[in-house]
Amino acid sequence: RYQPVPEDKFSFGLWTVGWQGRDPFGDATRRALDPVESVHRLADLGAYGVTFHDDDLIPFGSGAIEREAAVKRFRQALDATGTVVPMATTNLFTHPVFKDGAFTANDRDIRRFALRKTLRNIDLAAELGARTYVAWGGREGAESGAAKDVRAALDRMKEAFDLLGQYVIEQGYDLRFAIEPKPNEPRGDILLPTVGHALAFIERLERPELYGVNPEVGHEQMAGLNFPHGIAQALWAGKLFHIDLNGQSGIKYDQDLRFGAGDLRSAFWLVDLLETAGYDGPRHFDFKPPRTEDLDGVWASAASCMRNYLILKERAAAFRSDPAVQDALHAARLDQLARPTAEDGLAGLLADATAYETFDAEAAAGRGMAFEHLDQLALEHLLGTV
Ligand code: GLT
Ligand code: MN
Ligand code: MN
Ligand code: MN
Repeated sequence: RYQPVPEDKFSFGLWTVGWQGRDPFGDATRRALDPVESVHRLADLGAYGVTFHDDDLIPFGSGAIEREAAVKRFRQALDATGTVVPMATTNLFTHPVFKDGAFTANDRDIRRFALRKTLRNIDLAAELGARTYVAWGGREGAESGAAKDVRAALDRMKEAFDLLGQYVIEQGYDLRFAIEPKPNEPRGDILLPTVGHALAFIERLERPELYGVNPEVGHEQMAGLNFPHGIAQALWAGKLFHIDLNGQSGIKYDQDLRFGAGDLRSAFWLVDLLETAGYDGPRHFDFKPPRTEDLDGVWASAASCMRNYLILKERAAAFRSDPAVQDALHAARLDQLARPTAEDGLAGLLADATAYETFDAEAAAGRGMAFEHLDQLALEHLLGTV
């Protein structure tokens, strides 16, 4: 029960289980993990995919021979375990050269280097069969007002994404981009801070169809936003290309807790949404096993991400199929929301006296919405009392 299988499409970043526990106040608490070891351990736990930054696999500054050897070993581990690489991304934040950003660094030579670094890893992503290329611009931002001309920086951001899109088209790669928003950390304020900002930005690009979003649970919650609502809008726009699942408790630093920790009710509604909306992409975990844990704790934490997803999936399905819930949804008039407001058209609306002239606003205002009963049923399903 709750045993993950490849069909669940669970994936993990090499940098998640591989996080050594370095934080702004303390050194690493765990040894480095060999990517090959991570692939084997994750496959044993039931994951179907692993994802990586260029530098997770090939240390920054490696020569061609080192690079080839690292890729070869990695590929052998993938083949041996049947693990896929659904997504890859670029590290444009660790090296000090990116301290003022990558695609939007004030220094032009750094922007050109960032683009070349990304293009190089896009080749590897395509070679390994990835269909999604994530772009998290953690260093694109500022700590002070005059340091960044935000409109110029957005011009440079657009320029970068348009060039990357052109490259993918010219190479004939079957690869789409997923922009990952975050409001702050490591920069004081990051550009494209929320799902909404990213969705609006995408529409300004040369080939909008090539770009979607990769929202992360904790990042939207750091901004005080409702994550399932953001995901629903991304789905509505056809832009949920990928998702980073983890846990966060309220508006504070990026906690990257395992999925299910933090705001459990939000996680319940998220799984309910993904499963009922027919999202068929990877369920990708981007978490950091707390630095208190040894490697046993790391693997326990990774396994729990998947287990919690499966438990929530079961609870959400039970909620949806409960006849009492269906009655409660009807009582709360969800079926009415699904109906167009004026299928009779503007003329019909204008001619309908019941819509205005004889409409009884007082009586309509007096109707209870019955949402509390509905929400209590959800809570009881989540708690396992029904
Ligand atoms: C980094 C960041 C994550 C991003 C990753 C992709 S790396 O750990 O905190 O949210 O998804 O670059
Ligand atoms: Mn992430
Ligand atoms: Mn995060
Ligand atoms: Mn992170």
